[in-house]
Amino acid sequence: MNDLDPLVTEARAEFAAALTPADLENAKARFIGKSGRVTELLKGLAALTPEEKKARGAAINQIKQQVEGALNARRSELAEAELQEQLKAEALDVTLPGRRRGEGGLHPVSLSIERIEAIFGSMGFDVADGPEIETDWFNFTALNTPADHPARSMHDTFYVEGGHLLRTHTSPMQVRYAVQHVKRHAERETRGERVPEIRVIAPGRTYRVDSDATHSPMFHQCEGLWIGENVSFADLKSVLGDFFAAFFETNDLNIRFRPSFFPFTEPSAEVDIAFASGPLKGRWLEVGGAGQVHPNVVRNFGLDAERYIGFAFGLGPDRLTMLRYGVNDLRLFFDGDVRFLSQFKV
Ligand code: FA5
Repeated sequence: MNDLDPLVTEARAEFAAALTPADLENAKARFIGKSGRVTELLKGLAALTPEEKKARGAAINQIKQQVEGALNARRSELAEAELQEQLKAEALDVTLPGRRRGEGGLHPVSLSIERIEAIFGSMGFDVADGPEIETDWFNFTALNTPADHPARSMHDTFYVEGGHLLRTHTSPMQVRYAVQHVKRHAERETRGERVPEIRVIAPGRTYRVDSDATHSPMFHQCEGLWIGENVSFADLKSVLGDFFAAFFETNDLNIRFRPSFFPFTEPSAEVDIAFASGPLKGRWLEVGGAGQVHPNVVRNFGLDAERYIGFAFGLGPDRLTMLRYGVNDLRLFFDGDVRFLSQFKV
C-alpha cells in the first residue's frame, strides 16, 4: 500500500461508472490523458532529486500500469456488452413460422365465368371473345336497333372519340362471330349446302351509364347464340334450364320467361329465376334477356333468314355470382376490397 493506491481505486470506480465507450474515454483523460492526474504526477518528478525520482517514478509507473489495465478491462467489458446488445436486437427466433407470400385468387365473377364456359362447353358451345370498344354498326344497327332507340342515347351509352362507343351488351358478338362463321363456310352456302350450326357463347365486360345495388357502370354479360335450321324457343328454354341447374347445382329452381322486347329478337323474354328453397326462396331476380333471333339480324349474319333460325340470350354473370354467393350489393365486386374478395378464394 502506498499513497498512490487510492488513485487506482478512484480510476477503477470511474471506469466502472462509465456506461459507454465515450464516457470511458473521458474518464481515461482524467487519469492518463495529457493533463490527467497520473500524467501530472509524472510531470512532478522533474522537481525531485535523482534518487527520489527513481523510487517515485517506479511507483507512479506501477499505478499508471494498473490504471491502464483497469481501463482495458473496462473497454473489453463495454465492447462485450455492446455485442450482446446487438445480438439480442438481431436475434432470430427460428421457431417462429415463416412469413408466407400473400396468395392471390380468381375474382368471384371470373370464377362464375369459368363455370359458365365449362357448362356451355359441355353442351357443345364454342367460346368467343371480342372488342369492348365497338362501332355503332355492331352494337346497334346490325342488331336491328333503330336510330331513335333510347339505348342509343347519351344517358345510356358511353361514347368515345371517333364515333365509337363502349359496348352496352355482348350482343355485337352475335354478329361478329356469325359473320366469320358464314365466311368460313361460304362455299357450302353457294353450293346450297347447309352451313354448320352456330353454337357459341361470348362472355365479357360491358358498359352502361347505370349505378345502383344491382347495376354497375361496368358489368359482365355472357352472350349465347345457337343458329341452325330448326332451333326453337323450346330449345332455348331447355338449354337455359339445364344451364341454371348445373350452375347452381340444384333442380330446386324456378325459371320464368317474362315477355319483353329487344329489337334483335322476336319473340323476346326477360329471364328471371327464383329458388324454391334457401334464404332467397321465392324472390325473382332478372338474370338475362333472350329470344328467337330476328330475321333482319339473321340476314346481317349473311344467312338466309327463311332457312336459318335460332335463339340468342344475354346472361348477367355478376347477378349469377350474387345469387350463388348470397351477395346483396353488386358494387362490392368492383370496389377492389381484398377483405371482401379473399372470401371467394378457392
Ligand atoms: C341485353 O343487354 C340484351 N343484349 C340481352 C339479350 C341478348 C336479349 C340476346 C336477347 C338476345 P338487358 O339489358 O336486359 O339485355 O341485360 C341483360 C342482363 O345483363 C340483365 O338481365 C342483367 O342480368 C345484366 N345487366 C344489365 N345491366 C346491368 C348493370 N348495369 N349491371 C349489372 N348487370 C346488368
